[in-house]
Order: sequence, then structure tokens, then C-alpha cells
Amino acid sequence: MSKKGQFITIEGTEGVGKSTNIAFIEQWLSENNIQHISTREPGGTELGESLRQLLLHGGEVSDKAELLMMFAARAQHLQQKIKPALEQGIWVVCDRFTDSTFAYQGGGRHFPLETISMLENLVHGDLQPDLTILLDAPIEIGMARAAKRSASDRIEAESVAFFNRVREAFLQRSQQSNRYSVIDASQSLAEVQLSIEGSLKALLRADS
Ligand code: Z5A
Repeated sequence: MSKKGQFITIEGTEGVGKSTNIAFIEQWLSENNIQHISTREPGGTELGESLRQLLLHGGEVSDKAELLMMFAARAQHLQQKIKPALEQGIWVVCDRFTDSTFAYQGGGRHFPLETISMLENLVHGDLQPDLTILLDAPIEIGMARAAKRSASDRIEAESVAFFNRVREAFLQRSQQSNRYSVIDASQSLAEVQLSIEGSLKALLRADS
């Protein structure tokens, strides 16, 4: 039977460097001859990308619809892409996963954590990432970095108070399990990537 692949997720608030560092992780995995795919949430499948478009650039979306659409996209993503890859021994690098739902819909929108846990249980049971890299920085730093790049989508247009609750929720969650590697994303890119490399090496050691 083929060995199970490792599941890596990258989390954090807007503009902290998730996309930039996913490119770094992919390069590191390639250099270490580790077969992998990279994907994102919401998205990663045809259905998921359609839901992403509606969630971020469509019209009005109620909070409940938003929560359910995040999990609908995730259910499809897990069935169609993430689980088949992991079962074949392929590592999966995912830009955001359920920690984002706890942070944005839980911390940001005030959904009770038990409601999100119930949906988490329904959609992915006990499947959890093996490593979650949480890039953490004050909201203002990420917003300033992201502002240079593109116009805000529907969720990015939320208030600073909303994003501070999201950041706090990520940090609180990171204290509940040792799968998290919390990295100070306000450091230079070289320093951030040195820390990420340390986490990847530890995961690789644990996997071999
Ligand atoms: N969402 C949700 O609500 N619930 C859920 O369950 C899920 C998602 C899964 C889509 O996320 C939205 O969906 C998101 C949460 C919600 N909404 N918000 N906010 P997304 O991941 O697609 O969008 P994002 O969070 O806004 O990410 P981003 O804007 O793409 O940012 P990033 O990927 O973290 O950053 P980046 O593009 O890599 O870097 C930004 C710039 O900073 C770029 O110019 C880099 O060169 C620069 N950079 C990066 N690192 C550094 C350092 N260390 N120093 C200096 N400059 C740097």
C-alpha cells in the first residue's frame, strides 16, 4: 500500500504572505523530490472555484450562506482532490482550510465554535492537516502589503476590528494543537522562509 502523503495548510490574515510562501514550499518540496500538489480554499475544484467567485465577487451573501458555501466547497475539494492525492502518497499544500472558517466565520462573524465544529465533523471527520503554518502579523502590515496589489473583494472590505478578531481567533486555535507552526510574518521574507524550512524539515523527519 502506498504511503500516505502529508497535508500542509497555510493560514493567516490578508496579505501576510501565504501565496508567496506557498511558492517557496513548492520549490522546497521539489528540491527534496517530494511529489506534491498545491491548491486553495475556497476553490481547488470546478465547483469550489465557482463558489469562490460567488463568495468573493458575487452579490449579497448572508452569513449562514457564507459559512455553508465554505464547507460545501471544502466537501467537494476533499472528495475530488485532497483525499485522492493523500491516499496516493502525494503531499498536499493548501492555501487556507478549516482554521480559516474558525477564524473568519467564528472569530469574525461570531458563529459559535460548536456550530463550526459540527460542520467540520460532517465534512472531514478526523482528517486534519499534519502541519499548519500560521503566518501572523499585525493586520495593518498585511493590509498595506495587499493594498499594493489589487482591489478588495467582499470579505477584504470588512473592518479592521473584524480582522483583529480573525487574527485573535487564529492565535487562540494555534494553542490547541502541536500541528501549528506560528511564524512572525512581519519579519523579512528571508527570515520567514528560514522558519518555514525548519518546520518542513521537522515534518519530513517525522514522516520518514
Ligand atoms: N475565507 C473565509 O472567510 N473562510 C474560509 O473558510 C476560507 C476562506 C477558506 C480568500 O482568501 C478569502 O476567503 C479570505 C478569507 C476567506 N478573505 N479575506 N481576507 P485568499 O487567501 O484568497 O485571500 P487573502 O487572504 O486576501 O490572501 P492574499 O491577499 O492573497 O494574501 P497572501 O497570499 O497572504 O499574501 P501574498 O500575496 O503572498 O503577499 C502580499 C504581498 O506582500 C506581496 O507583494 C508579497 O511580495 C509581499 N510579502 C510577502 N511576505 C513578505 C515579507 N515577509 N516581507 C515583505 N513583503 C512581503
